[in-house]
Amino acid sequence: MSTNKQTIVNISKQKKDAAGLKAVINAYKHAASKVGPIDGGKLLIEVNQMDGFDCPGCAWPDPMGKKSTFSFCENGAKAIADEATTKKADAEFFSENDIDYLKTKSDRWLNDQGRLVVPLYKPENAKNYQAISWKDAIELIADKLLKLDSADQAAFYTSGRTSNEAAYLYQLFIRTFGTNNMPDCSNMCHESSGIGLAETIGIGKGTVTLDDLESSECIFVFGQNPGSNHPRMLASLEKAKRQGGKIISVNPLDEAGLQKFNNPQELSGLAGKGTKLRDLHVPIKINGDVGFLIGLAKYLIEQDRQRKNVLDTEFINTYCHGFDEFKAHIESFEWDQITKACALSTSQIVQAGEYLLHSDKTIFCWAMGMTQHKNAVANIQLMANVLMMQGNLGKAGAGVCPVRGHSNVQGDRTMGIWENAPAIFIEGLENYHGVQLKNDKGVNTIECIEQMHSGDIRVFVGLGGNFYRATPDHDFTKQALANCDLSVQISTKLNMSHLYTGKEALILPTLGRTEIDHVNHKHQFITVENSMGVIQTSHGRKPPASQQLKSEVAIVGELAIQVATKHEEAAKINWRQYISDYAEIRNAIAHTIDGFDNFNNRITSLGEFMLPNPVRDHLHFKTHNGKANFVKHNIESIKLDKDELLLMTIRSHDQFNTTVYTNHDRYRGIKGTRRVIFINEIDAKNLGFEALQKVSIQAVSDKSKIEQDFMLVFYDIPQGCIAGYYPETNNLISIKDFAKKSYTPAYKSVPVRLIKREQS
Ligand SMILES: Nc1nc2c(c(=O)[nH]1)N[C@H]1C(S)=C(S)[C@@H](COP(=O)(O)OP(=O)(O)OC[C@H]3O[C@@H](n4cnc5c(=O)[nH]c(N)nc54)[C@H](O)[C@@H]3O)O[C@H]1N2
Ligand SMILES: Nc1nc2c(c(=O)[nH]1)N[C@H]1C(S)=C(S)[C@@H](COP(=O)(O)OP(=O)(O)OC[C@H]3O[C@@H](n4cnc5c(=O)[nH]c(N)nc54)[C@H](O)[C@@H]3O)O[C@H]1N2
Ligand SMILES: [Mo]
Repeated sequence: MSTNKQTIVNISKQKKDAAGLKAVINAYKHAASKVGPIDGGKLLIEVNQMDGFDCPGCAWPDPMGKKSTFSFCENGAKAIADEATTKKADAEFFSENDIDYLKTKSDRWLNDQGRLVVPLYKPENAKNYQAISWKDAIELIADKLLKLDSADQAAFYTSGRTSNEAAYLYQLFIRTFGTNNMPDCSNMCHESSGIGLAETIGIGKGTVTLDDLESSECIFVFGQNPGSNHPRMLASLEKAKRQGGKIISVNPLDEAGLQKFNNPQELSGLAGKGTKLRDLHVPIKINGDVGFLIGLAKYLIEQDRQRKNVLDTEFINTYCHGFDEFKAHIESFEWDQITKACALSTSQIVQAGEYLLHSDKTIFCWAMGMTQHKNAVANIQLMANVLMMQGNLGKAGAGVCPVRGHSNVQGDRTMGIWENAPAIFIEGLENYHGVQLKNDKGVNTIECIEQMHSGDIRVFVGLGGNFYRATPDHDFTKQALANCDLSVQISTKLNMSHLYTGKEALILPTLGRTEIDHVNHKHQFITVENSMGVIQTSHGRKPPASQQLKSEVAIVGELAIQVATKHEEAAKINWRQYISDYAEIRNAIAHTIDGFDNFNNRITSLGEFMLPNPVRDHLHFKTHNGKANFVKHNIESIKLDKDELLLMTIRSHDQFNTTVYTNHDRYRGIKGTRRVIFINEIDAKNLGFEALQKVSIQAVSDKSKIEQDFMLVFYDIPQGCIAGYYPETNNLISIKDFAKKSYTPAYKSVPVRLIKREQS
């Protein structure tokens, strides 16, 4: 252990297990510090209960119909406590603290100032935000929108906490206003999964249920850290394991959560006598997955020749297209090429391949380690293809499982938050609502930044999120936003997107998931869709942080009403009816979106239901040829010079995206700082660095981009690879480095150099 006393930084060894009593204590500490000792305890109990609110943490599902009394999750608790905080950033706070001063503060400090409680306005050239009435704020936005030469000069961002009801109303308003410019957080997240899967299996979502996962014989977890980011997934992996399932982790880091899980719902878990989870850890190098997957496919083909019946020929012949060409393509790779691409030995690939051979039902789970690379779509398609080789689709215990991020990011897309929605979806809206809509493609997140930068987009509205800080290339994005005439953020907490704004700026404070939403003498509930296509209700329980807060539905609806006073198309819709009872929105959803028939009745009587999934339910592939497609991909390794390293930008245990709760990362042994770079000791020594060396990081794409004041931590990570935290490293990522087809920024493969700094 080494301690730097001045800054109370403490670096110790990586942990080998996750959760347990420590997680329970930590969760309670967070809740108690933000909402008080008694309310903190009560809040934790309400999380994820049938008539409570859906946890705003992640999108991992709860078991249908059989929720335990206390679905405990440390990081869910942190997310809830953070929203339920009793601290408030009020008008006085903003008159005392000017924007330039706030810019000197960290993400953590900004979030710690508490809930946003009044609408705020920053006039052009003003130094401070000032309070504004809701009426004036809404009129100002409508006025700016209506003065644009074209609706395409506006862009409307969505983050993934937005409810189905708010998302549906928002996209309906945006489309009737006349644009499809709907960038969203999904563009930075699982877009590569959506695009990759749609081409191969005809659906942009996963195909497994929780029961499938828990009864699977073999689960590969690619590029995911569930111990921190989907803690409740560990309980499902534990169940699979107890039924004899095997777990393989494919990751440059041997994450603690996948090593051993101390289930906090069980006494043995609380006592630290948990379940060993992974049977095999595959220490792949960053961006080596295409090579590894080609290796798995090659091994299956070779073994099929020897042992027979390794491949599911009947499945391939009946449901798939392109296998012969795919097979020839895979066979054309030499083992040398493959092992070099992933920095694994043939025997390591064979070991992983053996698990596939011995399983009749295999699931591949994945998250950002697979989607945030230039060749991310290839990663996704190869995962689907390897599963297809053994017929692992449309049967119990098998399938693809992209593990979603934000709690309703999947629902938002189902509701039409999509810059490139299919024509049939738009026609459905037109027919039901009696409006005429455009069905061209709008901008995604990267295109939105570029068009704001060039001046083509002049008004930016963000429904949730932290657009400036979550996107790559802060210098470029900052300028892009500054070029806008107006930027609007509909938010719960203060973040950097409130500081790096358009010429004029508005902050509209909104209700969070945990809060009671009272409209027309009725408590309104909302619905969300989890990572496995289950629609569930969420009821706010706490009194709102301020009487001035409006719900997202109300804000969107009131803006639509104001725009409709001078906009022919928007005037055709009865917005008031929708905001006075959310059941009316659900009724519209039932008439326009597949799988939502009888929505209100089903959701009120059952509390939850599962959306149809053509692949899982009927092996029906809605691709251009009606088949599951094999796709050929080549190995495209990132070329690095001798002194260059590949940086992956990852989450710590104590953050939710750009919201930083503390500067600790317990499982990785980091206390008191986020300015660390995890590096292989051999690489460090070769570059002439020592442990805890102070370094700066320089982007290879642009030498002028240097992030200072990082400390090297020796870690078990493949050579050539380093890791650092997001969002502190985002400026190093070029706006031009994104995935082919999906435009997802290459956040996980950033070529950089480390520069030595004098020890202070
Ligand atoms: N507590 C908490 N929960 C969250 C979030 C949060 O910030 N905090 N964020 C939410 C959101 S929006 C999302 S999208 C998810 C994110 O969930 P994750 O995807 O688990 O999050 P990351 O920290 O980005 O972790 C990526 C993992 O991929 C690995 N990896 C990186 N590069 C590669 C590679 O090239 N190949 C392979 N095989 N692995 C690689 C990293 O080592 C790391 O373990 O979590 C959601 N849940
Ligand atoms: N370098 C790097 N960058 C990344 C990633 C990475 O792995 N590495 N991951 C990417 C991924 S996967 C994602 S999803 C994006 C996340 O991008 P975003 O979704 O834009 O960012 P968040 O940090 O989740 O947004 C936090 C803010 O949302 C607001 N908020 C919270 N709850 C609510 C609510 O209920 N309603 C409203 N209206 N506002 C609310 C609060 O004001 C809070 O400050 O970041 C991406 N950026
Ligand atoms: Mo995400």
